[in-house]
Amino acid sequence: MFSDKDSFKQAYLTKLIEGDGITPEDASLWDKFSALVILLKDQMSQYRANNRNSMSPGKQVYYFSMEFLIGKLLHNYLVNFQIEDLVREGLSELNINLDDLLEQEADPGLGNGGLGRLAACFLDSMAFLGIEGHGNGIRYEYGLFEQKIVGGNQVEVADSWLKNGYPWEMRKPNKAIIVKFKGNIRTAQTNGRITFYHENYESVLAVPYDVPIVSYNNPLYINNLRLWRAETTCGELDLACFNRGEFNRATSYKSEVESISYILYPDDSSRAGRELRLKQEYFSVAAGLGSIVRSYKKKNELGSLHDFSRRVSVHINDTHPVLCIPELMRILIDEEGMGWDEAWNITVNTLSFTNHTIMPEAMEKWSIDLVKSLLPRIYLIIEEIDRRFKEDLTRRFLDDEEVIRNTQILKDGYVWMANLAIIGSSSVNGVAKLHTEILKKEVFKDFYRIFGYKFNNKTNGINHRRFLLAANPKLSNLITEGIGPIWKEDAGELKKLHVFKDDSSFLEQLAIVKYENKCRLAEKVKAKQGIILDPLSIFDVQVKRIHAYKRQLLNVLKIMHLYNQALKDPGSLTGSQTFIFGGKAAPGYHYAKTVIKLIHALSQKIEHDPQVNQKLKVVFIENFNVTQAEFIYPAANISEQISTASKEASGTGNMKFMMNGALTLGTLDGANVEINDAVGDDNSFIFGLTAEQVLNFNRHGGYTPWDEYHANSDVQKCVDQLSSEFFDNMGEEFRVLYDSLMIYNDEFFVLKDFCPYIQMYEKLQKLYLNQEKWNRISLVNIAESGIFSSDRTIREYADRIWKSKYRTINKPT
Ligand code: DL6
Repeated sequence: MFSDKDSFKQAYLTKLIEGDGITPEDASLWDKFSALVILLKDQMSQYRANNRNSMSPGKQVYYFSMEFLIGKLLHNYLVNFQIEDLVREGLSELNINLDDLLEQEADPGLGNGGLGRLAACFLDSMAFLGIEGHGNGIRYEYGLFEQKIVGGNQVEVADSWLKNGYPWEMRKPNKAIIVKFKGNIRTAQTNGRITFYHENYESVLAVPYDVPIVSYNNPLYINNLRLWRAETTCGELDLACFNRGEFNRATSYKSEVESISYILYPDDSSRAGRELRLKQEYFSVAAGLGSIVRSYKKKNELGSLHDFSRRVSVHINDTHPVLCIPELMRILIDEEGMGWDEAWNITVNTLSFTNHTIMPEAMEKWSIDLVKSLLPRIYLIIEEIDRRFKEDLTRRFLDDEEVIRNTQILKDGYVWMANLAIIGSSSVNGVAKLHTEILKKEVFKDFYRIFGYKFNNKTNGINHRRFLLAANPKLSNLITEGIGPIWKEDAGELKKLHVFKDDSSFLEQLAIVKYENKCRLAEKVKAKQGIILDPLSIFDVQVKRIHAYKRQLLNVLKIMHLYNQALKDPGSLTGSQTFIFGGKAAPGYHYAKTVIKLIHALSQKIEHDPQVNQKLKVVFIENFNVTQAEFIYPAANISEQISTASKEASGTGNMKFMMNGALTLGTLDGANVEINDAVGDDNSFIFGLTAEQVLNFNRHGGYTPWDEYHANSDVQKCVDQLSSEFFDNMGEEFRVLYDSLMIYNDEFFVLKDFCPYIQMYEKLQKLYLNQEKWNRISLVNIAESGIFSSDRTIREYADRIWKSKYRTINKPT
């Protein structure tokens, strides 16, 4: 990259001056930030050009996802190129503070949570492992909303991350693709074969914007995240219409088309909203596959697609991109003239599918009417896939109507997207061992009987270079001093940290790092929200989307219980404790928004009570996103992973906390099970019902929360406080939470798990008094976290699913 500081400074100044003819003195922070990004991008282009010939043409992997939560890139890229110190010093000599520039970068909120962040971690690991793996998604003009808290209420503000431009992206208008919607299908017989003609359609231009994905210490591979923007095919505006004075009409068509790439997850409670979502899904799929096929044909002299599945893998991240299946069939049959059977073979062997949830409300289905009218040719293909599958199944499962019904794609007026995904891809995986077992035994049990060979598990992982190396430099340095630098490339090396288990000086340093990270978070929170955190208190953290199954309510009830205890017996609190929450509630999800309100009400109640406010504190960190997360994980002592067992497919926050030395307080759900297996019962703090017990209760209609309520006066007190004067006239507002527990049968077993949760929390409180023991457990967690690197996960995808090669890491012997 840059051989030394002076060559960097020279190149940077040239870029700054080229940019707008400005000198460092006149340039704004934004100018300085953009100049640095553009300089790095130029260097990457040079790398690409120089290395093009030395790269062996491997299998191309495309990761299709509606979400990519990539976070800020600049800092990570400086770390990946290993030039952070050189750049920092060089800039400092120009009186520029690198941290000020890092602040300038937008954090693109192109996702909701775990699923989108996983996609971003996978892109990083693919680049690191030398896999030609690219992302395919939508360049939403507005990402997930920015969360503001006003009077304890969540207020959603549009996230205009593009307002200043996004210097990492590269618009490629010459690579645009036309996507067709609506219209009608005419058929004609030619040479005994039916040909399909799509007529009277509306076309939309999909224009790609590429964002480079840079790997750590592997500059040979710079992959792309390709994000598509919707534009009109007929220029910016209907000029004739505009000249007639019909200004609104002239621009309305343009707005209608562009709305396809306007926002992530438009509200789908109206037909128009549902149509827009389906349009988005087809838009990104058709644009992505169109461009893959075009570049494939360009590279392969024969121009035929017969070998396509041997050279290309397309991975479907949950069901949103499942239209890949009929779209690839359409391309192969209608555009390439293949017969159905060959096209089907290629399609199934090209595609693979990951399921990320068992929550029934997240299982996508689209009304047949909508699919038919918006995507007429695609609908015909789905119908034919369904017909053939059913015909085949009827032969094999003659008398099992249940199996046939459960696995149909078209039923009850809907297209069932998960069924289409399983039938049309070669691999179906869950994201943690427990989750995969639940898919096989419960959710997709009929499919598992038919296609047992397709099912496999790929436990999620996280990019340890982003969430440890870059986000926690102090811990990284300590680790490197202890075991050398190889762990940055091979997270399995972290196991070597076990040698320090009884080294009190190392454990002491670990504690100092944690304390400093708590101070760093406290400074951030003070600067942003004016709230003072005490870094000497335990930081007990639950950050994730707000959802009933994630049970933030259980955590709140725990704090209410501690508060009640402290009033009864001031000696009951062993030390001071800070409970940190963060996360967004879906805008239409009243329950989740009420939980946020409750957290604030409790925070205020405690803050204003001098009997407890020196010992307890509740804080809600506004607008939890990737950037905030990178400060929060390193500062946590306790990682709250308390979802109802069986409901959290995997979780990845649990891994990020663990890797940064937090102790897991959790249920045996998702990847918590594997964290517990890795560190052992003495080093993780597990409580509550198992998945099997939850599923068993559910098979028999749930349980009776009133029994828990009557059996335990502590439970009773907290539950009653929810709907009483305890929260100063807010009881009515919190009634929805009370009702969820007592009237609607406590679907997520909050009261059932309350007592075991409190007991385990109290155990942790006591343990914290023994700092040496605590630090040892923290060390064991870091040492065992290597298996949760997404490098491991991607190797498994490459071996078993994509059959693609990757590089091995050379370790000194
Ligand atoms: O696999 C990534 C992530 C898991 O870690 C979470 O446990 C799971 O809740 C999340 N699933 C979704 C569901 N989205 N859809 N559809 O976000 O995936």
